[in-house]
Amino acid sequence: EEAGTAQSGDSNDWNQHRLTEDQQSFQTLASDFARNELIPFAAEWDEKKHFPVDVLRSAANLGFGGIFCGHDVGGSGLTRADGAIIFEALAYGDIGTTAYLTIHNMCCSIIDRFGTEEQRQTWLPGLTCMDRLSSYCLTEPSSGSDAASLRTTARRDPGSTDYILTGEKAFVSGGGSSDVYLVMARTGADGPKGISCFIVEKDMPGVSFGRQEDKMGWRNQPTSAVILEDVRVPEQNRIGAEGQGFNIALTGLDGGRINIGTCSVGGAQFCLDTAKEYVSTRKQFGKPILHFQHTQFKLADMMTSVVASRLMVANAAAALDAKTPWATPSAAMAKRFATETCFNVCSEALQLHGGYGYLKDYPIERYVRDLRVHMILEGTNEVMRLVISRHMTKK
Ligand code: FAD
Ligand code: 2MC
Repeated sequence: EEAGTAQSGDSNDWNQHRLTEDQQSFQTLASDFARNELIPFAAEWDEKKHFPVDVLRSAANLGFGGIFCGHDVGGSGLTRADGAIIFEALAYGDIGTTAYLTIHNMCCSIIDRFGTEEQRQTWLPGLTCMDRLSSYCLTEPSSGSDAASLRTTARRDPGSTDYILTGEKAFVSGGGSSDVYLVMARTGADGPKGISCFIVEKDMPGVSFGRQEDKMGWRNQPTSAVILEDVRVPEQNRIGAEGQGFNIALTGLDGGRINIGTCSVGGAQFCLDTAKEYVSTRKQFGKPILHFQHTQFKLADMMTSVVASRLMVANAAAALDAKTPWATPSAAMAKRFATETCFNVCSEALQLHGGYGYLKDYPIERYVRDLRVHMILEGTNEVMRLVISRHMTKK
């Protein structure tokens, strides 16, 4: 049998008692999409570094381009809990495509939540249908974890109400392909309170892109620097008030971190299902390796890890939906726990495949490569620990 065709099967059914009927239908919709539109092509996209924009647009046709946005701008008006179910089912089929989709959704939800009515109507209809793609630009070459030290400037043009943006953003997912960039830039003093959020368009004079980064994973989506050289941006492209940018950026990341955890859960479930199939058929010492109790216990531990991660993510999504004061540390805990635990599950699935797991003929090595970066981006797992411990010790 061709590698990579395992379905989520009965293991995913264990989740059903928690889901509403609506959630079960989103899950089916997303699972079918993953099976038909992602799984058969994901290895080739990874190999050829192909960014499947047409497939993203098909996902948007199902309502996955603006999951958290209002219906009036083409969004689906769903909750974080709903989003987690959709993204997990999609990530089961392909991490890179789904992870980009989560970032696009983060940008859309920022505009939906913090934009004026005019800004919502101007930008969101084109984004939610994914006619236009969006990217999130916080990181710079000299400010990664210490994001509030960013140096890109947005100065008022003395002769008008426009801003002039200058600086360089690093590691931008979708860089060069996206049409709309949410850029955090400094309008005031040093530190988090001097930052504002702007919409920069790809074709504005002074916008250019660095080379496409050659990455270990997430190879089917582009990553590049975004270079801003005296880019004139009208005042109506500023999202929120001056000085609110860092707060906007971090609010977006609370949801983003849940999404990244979710992508890890989907990937781990895929690797577990694939490994379960493999050990049932691969024979050594005269019997399927599944018949060794070590293998059975390994599968049991992997399943427990996936379920625990899924529940951590669901808990954080519920906290964010309920707007509790614990939403931020809950998202950080879910991201830290799910990305580490699920990476280990994928690595164990590779181990269960023996040497074959290391070959590109099988899908597992790709999931291992793709999941590795989830412990780094949208805030490293060390930063997640910092966020959690600060909340624990806050007076
Ligand atoms: P650094 O901050 O230099 O960290 C290096 C190491 O030091 C890490 O292990 C870190 O955890 C540790 N460290 C730092 N500070 C502390 C501390 N206080 N205590 C303990 N340890 C610490 N950014 C965007 O804005 N938009 C994107 O779309 C985007 N996409 C990305 C896609 C990919 C594939 C990658 C790899 C990155 C992407 N990023 C993006 C950037 C990503 O968010 C940063 O790489 C990440 O936040 C870490 O920053 P850094 O790489 O500068 O590492
Ligand atoms: N929600 C809303 N606002 C927040 C917030 C949150 N979760 N966290 C911080 N803020 C705001 C808030 O206004 C706060 O002020 P106050 O405390 O008065 O309310 C202000 O920011 C300053 O916060 P801190 O004092 O905590 O700021 P500090 O500079 O010490 O550290 C830290 C913040 C380390 C948590 C932050 O810089 C961080 O998360 N770093 C990691 C950066 C990151 O996640 N990058 C991801 C890039 S995107 C990506 O990788 C993709 C793939 C898309």
